[in-house]
Amino acid sequence: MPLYLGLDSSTQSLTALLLEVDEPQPSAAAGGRLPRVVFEHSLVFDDELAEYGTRHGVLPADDPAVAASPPLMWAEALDRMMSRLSAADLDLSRLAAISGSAQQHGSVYLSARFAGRLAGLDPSRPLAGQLAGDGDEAAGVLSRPVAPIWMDASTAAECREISAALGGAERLGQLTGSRAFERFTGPQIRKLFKREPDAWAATDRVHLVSSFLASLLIGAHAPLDPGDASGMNLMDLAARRWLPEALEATAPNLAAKLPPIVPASTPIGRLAPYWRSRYGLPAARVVVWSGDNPSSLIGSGLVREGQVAVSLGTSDTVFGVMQAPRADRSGTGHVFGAPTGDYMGLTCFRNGSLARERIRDEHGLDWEGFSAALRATRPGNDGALMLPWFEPEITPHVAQPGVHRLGLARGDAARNIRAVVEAQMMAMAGHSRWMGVDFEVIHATGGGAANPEVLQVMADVFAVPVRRLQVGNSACLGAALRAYHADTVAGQREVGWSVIVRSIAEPSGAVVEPNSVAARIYRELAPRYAELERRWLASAGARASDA
Ligand code: XUL
Repeated sequence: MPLYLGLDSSTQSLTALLLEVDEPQPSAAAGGRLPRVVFEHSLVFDDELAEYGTRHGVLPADDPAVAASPPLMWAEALDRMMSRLSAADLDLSRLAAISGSAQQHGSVYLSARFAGRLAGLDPSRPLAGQLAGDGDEAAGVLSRPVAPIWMDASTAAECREISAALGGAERLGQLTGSRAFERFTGPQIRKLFKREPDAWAATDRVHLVSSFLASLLIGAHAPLDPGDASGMNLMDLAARRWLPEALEATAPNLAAKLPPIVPASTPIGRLAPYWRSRYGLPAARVVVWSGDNPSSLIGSGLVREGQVAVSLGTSDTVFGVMQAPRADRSGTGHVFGAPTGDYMGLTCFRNGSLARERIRDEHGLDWEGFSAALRATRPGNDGALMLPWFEPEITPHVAQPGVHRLGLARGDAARNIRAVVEAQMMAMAGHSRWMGVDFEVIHATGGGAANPEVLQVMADVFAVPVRRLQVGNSACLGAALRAYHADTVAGQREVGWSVIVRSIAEPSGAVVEPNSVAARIYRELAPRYAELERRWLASAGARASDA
């Protein structure tokens, strides 16, 4: 029985999930055992790697628009995770394949020393120190010590420049799947090239978080998959290869500094000798990594149009399979490549779990108190509304953070809590219409989906049933399932995606049905919320904050 390892490097933690799968594919009816999770472990960066000085996985910065993390922290987390995996009571000689998922858009800048260093790693010593040059900064492999991540909003000027060079936002959106977004890698690369020319000149390769970590596993430069490459404003979405005019608009000589793009499910190498000697692991296949959202698509069991998922994590996202790449004319959504070879539509909201936590903490509550507040208040919150932009927002675009309340006293804990959750759900419903997909059912995932009261608001606002996934970390499960799929295909065996996701990635447990009275209230409230959003964005007051 082979084992498949999924890793997920998210903003705040690294998670590993090991899946045991019967061979050949079992049929439940014939008594075969279904795939099962035999190991799951998370390592929280702030707690376990506190010496890197991050808060929620991000380095403190004076400018709220700037967000970066230390790539060496991610490397050290990988080293520790492999150590824990090898110490667990598991027969890892059965480890057949590994794949991974990582926060999207973040970029790691590497010098020409990187490839040689990977090839010569000493298995008796920790990874991060060797990458850092063992204390000699000049011998380190990073050409820039920090990696800008998806929470960064500091590249408005670069977005304008790239967009103009490509003939405007709409054309850029048609070609790459998204208009220019501050957090996308192209604008981030352009910022480095313009503002830190020396660091750019010293950069031999730009990796995404996904391909950086995959490179560490195989001991050589790893390629990208179309799912993660489509979060860069640099890939021709239809052709799934770099778009020369976008590269030119971004930085000189960029083509030579980017990894190649290979189809999803491509095996890219074997686990490097460093990991085999250091932890006694086998030469498992390593499968190209992807972004957390494409991985979540699989981990949420979404393999056909009409099924959508809402992920309540550090960022909240709404996503679903799209057969054809319909770009969002309103400019808020993205179309990415999907691991199945189709496309996926996605809208991302930065004020996700951190906004829920901010309001919870402001009122000195725990999650149980948060749920009690939702139970104690009525759907529609008696007309009270909140624009919950604690941090700069991605959807809709809000550069200057600000929390705006309408008919709501700041000290009213219960109604503030309901207002945040209702605002998030109404924003998600309104800003995902562009996908042109009829929502039949929502698969809910992410840490926030553990809260049944939050799921009830979701069901009522979207007016469809909500089902919670069995495995909380759908991105990590998706990575393990992608490893399973690629390994099966590489072994010359046919397997469809619906078989891969069957049972394990599908929702289980109670369905949260929409309440018809509440759904009617939200049908009336949602246009008022959208209008408030529009007015606030248009008004000069949009820059002010009462937070
Ligand atoms: C998607 C996005 C986030 C990150 C971090 O476009 O920016 O969802 O992938 O999770």
